[in-house]
Amino acid sequence: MDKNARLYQQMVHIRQFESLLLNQFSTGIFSGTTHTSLGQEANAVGVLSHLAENDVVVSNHRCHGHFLAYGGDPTALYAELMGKPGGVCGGVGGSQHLHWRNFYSSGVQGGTVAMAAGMAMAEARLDSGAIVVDFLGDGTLGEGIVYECLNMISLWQAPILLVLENNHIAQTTPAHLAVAGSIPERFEAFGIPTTHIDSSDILEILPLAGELVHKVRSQRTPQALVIETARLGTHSKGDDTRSADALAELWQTRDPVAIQAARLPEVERSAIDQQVAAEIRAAFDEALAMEGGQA
Ligand SMILES: Cc1ncc(C[n+]2csc(CCOP(=O)(O)OP(=O)(O)O)c2C)c(N)n1
Ligand SMILES: [Mg+2]
Repeated sequence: MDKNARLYQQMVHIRQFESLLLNQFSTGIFSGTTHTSLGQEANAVGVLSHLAENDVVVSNHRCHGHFLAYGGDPTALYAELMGKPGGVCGGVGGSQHLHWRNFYSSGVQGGTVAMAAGMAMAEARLDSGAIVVDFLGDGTLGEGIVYECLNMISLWQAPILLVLENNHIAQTTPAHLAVAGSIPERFEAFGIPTTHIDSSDILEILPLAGELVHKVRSQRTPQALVIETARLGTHSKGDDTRSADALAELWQTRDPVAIQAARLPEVERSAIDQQVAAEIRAAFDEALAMEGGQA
């Protein structure tokens, strides 16, 4: 499989996981809530493709795509969402609170940046060579703890890549009503070098993220990457106040899966779709058959 096909497959893997999850949520087999990463798959794959074995990932409430791109098992994630003992965290973490190997997520907005800052300082002190990648959203920029952490990250030169996924919305609040000024300048104000990209194209995000991961790793200093992206799904399971026209426009122009699909021959694309669909369905069925949980 060539590079374009592999990147497509990795994004479709996330897309199909999330689509099946949303489709099945109303049946009552999942516990708690969920936030899917539809539209943001290129960020997860583009950034996390560059990780080394002992690097650390800290994610937020919208973490499934990051978890899967990190190499997380879809069966264990479905089981986690079903509250089953066979889940990633024994069924007690749910959608937002995952821990597997060096992957951590938390639904406490802003608290994740403190976790990530502390972990990056620990890696620096241990001289482990590992870096931390921390994902956060535009709506999290209203949390004061973020700025305390940016200050410490910069002062202490923590080896961390902060990835701000600006999908221009927080739940139902458009970013322009909640975030004043320039997002990149917020990081730059603390002396953290910041790169800004407006793209849903994996072939643009992947190399840029690669350069930044390399810089953090080799220079042992922080970097920020602000990605203008699009949330193609609802905030959670059904809450979205954006107009149908606005959403249709986003699907037309900002769908990373469609952008990458256009680069593949139809036969190859369709074969990947079918193979991934079968894998995801098998993962779901396997989780459903496990003991315990809501089912
Ligand atoms: C401290 C805290 N306050 C409020 C919430 C409820 N909440 C969950 S997601 C969310 C919006 C997050 O927006 P953003 O950071 O832009 O991420 P996105 O959902 O767009 O990926 C809110 C307010 C929370 N999880 N944590
Ligand atoms: Mg947002």
